[in-house]
Amino acid sequence: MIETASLLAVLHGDKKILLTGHSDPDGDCLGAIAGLFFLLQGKSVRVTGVIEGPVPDRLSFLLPQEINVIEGDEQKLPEVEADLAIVVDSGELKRLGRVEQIVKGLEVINIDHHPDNEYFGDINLVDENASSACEILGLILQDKIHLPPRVMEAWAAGILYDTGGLRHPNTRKETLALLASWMGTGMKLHLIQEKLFGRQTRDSFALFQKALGDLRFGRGGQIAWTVIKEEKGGPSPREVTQKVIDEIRGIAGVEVAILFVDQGAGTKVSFRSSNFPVNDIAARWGGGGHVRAAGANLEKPFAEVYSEILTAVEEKMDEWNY
Ligand SMILES: [Mn+2]
Repeated sequence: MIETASLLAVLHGDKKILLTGHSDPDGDCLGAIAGLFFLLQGKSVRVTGVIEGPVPDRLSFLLPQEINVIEGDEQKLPEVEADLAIVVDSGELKRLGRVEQIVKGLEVINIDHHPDNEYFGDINLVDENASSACEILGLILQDKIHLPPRVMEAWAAGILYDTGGLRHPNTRKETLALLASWMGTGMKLHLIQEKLFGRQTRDSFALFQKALGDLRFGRGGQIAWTVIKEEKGGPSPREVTQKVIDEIRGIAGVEVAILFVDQGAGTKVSFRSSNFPVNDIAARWGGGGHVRAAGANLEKPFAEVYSEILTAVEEKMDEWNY
């Protein structure tokens, strides 16, 4: 594989590297960046990282403190000296938010598992069958380069995050084989699992509780949806979104789970399904993602968009005779 060789050449070379991934990062994005950072740190290459936040408190343990997090539109972008950007977990450069401005003009390595990836890199390591960007990194590099324990731990965290603790259908034999081989070197998977999913603040739990309390059903129980209101100074909805949507998708009879995050002027919507494809529904509002897990960001208030989205899902299910 030419792409794999190119990535290795970059890791062993002396280019100045910028690590980044999508804004509002999740565990896969942060784990992939953290693992690459630990791998490159101390080598001859110069490495920096910039990402547009916010980073949820629950996931902040994943992020090396050297990585710059841009919060809010007012904050100035940091001066970055780099030849090349490694972009993880992002289907398109737009997903980087303001960091796109820094990446433009640099050579780009694109490492991703989204089926709608636009192959925007000079080198594209894209595998839509992989559970996560972290799994792609692990599979490519495990036999080619020494992985220190904290690199394996960071990538294992990303894998656990994107597979919902190895429960989602994107968990495949390669996923387990990779984790098994890392466990063979002494990695404690249950400790990473506990850090990722085991603890949450009471404020976050209250948000979770409210979201479940506000749950509504549609289409005879095949659609379940709820909304979380983002409050200034309150806990970040990102702390609980995955948990909420997994929980409601798991209700017997529910085929499509929808979670809205009411951000005031804008609305974020996430879709999860058991089988029904939801990525093209998300794409109608400029979003995308995986077949059974997708989302979009809308620049309209929740009250103006939610019924339109619910109707679109119902109509598509009707069309498919689901
Ligand atoms: Mn991912």
